[in-house]
Amino acid sequence: MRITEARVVVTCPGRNFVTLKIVTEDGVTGVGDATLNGRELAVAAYLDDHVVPLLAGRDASRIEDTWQYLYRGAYWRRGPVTMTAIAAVDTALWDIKGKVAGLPVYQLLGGRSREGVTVYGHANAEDVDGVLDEVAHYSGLGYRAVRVQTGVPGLASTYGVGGDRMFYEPADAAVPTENVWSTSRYLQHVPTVFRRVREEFGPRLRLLHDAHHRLTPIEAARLGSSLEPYDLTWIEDPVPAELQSGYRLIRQHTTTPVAVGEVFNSVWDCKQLIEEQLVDYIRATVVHAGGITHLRRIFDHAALHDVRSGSHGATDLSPVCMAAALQLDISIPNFGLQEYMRHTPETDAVFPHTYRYEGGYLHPSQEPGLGVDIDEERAAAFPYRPAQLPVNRLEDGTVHHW
Ligand code: EZ4
Ligand code: CO
Repeated sequence: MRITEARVVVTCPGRNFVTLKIVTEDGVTGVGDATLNGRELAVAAYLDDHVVPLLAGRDASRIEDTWQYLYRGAYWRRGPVTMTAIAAVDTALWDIKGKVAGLPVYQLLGGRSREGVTVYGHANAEDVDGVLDEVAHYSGLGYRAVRVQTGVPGLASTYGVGGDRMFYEPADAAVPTENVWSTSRYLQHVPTVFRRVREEFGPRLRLLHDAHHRLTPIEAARLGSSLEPYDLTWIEDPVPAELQSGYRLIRQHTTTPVAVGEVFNSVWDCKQLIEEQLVDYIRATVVHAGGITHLRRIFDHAALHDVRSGSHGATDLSPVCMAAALQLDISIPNFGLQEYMRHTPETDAVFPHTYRYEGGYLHPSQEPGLGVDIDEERAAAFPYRPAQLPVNRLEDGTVHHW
């Protein structure tokens, strides 16, 4: 079954998405997410200029071989642009394989390991009272796990807060907006937030927090130990991801679990973290970590070391990525949690899908393949709009991690 065509579709139904659609000689189509937030056109060009010309005539059934061909064959390995482009091809080929087999992709991955995929939502607000309302909102929707972020007193704006509550979107301007950051204000404030949330919601609701790479290892260790009384499921991205040995220091000081990986592209980014059991959850995703083929390799490696999955699922990962992530989530033995931020109605209309949310769980599509598509006519009505992620500065103006 030969590939006859591959198309790259860039669309902006509220935010930018890049999607690859592969068509076979039998007219079977497959889709793959290729969205890299703030750098969308780099992946679109990588695909259009360097990958699409290699796809026509290839056997669509050879997923592994195509992955190796694009990864090893390019000589230049890894990196977010390359791995996102490879992911798009890989995801689309799994979609095609499922459709040809007449099975949802999770059946090809070994079948169900659980009844549903536990998800967490985002409760965010300027202050503690506001965030308590948001947590109540998610709890009312049946969520069993909620990520909690608030503004920090004395700082004008903070990552994870602001904009539309249900559809939070950080890439908000063509030239990045700038936030101001103070680690000491932050470290003093966060425990007071979680004390209030636990008081209000009791011990059962799972609580998470994202530090967004902003701390040094010893600062992260202090945050983890100050949050121990509130029994968090995880602190996310406590220190910059490239500082792998920094996680050793965090581990020596706190039993608060740690999750990392939304900016990881390959197993090589997390090998040490997994093998030394320095983290509890790996948050790599289908779209940024080489597709279903490579992400499954990462999760299998993690399973050997009692590390669970906790995949990134923010709004900049399209419904195509979510549909694919759910196929993995339901099948792997070491699933942990899936982030779920909900897309806007405009995005959902451009990407019709049959995965569904119910009572704290997402359920993958039962249709052959991934159970998601792109409506190219609708997509064409939403042209690309430049939008970048914000930049973060310390109070003295120094550029800091975002
Ligand atoms: O900053 O998806 O856990 N989720 C996050 C997200 C990321 C964005 C980056 O594009 O940290 O909000
Ligand atoms: Co994050």
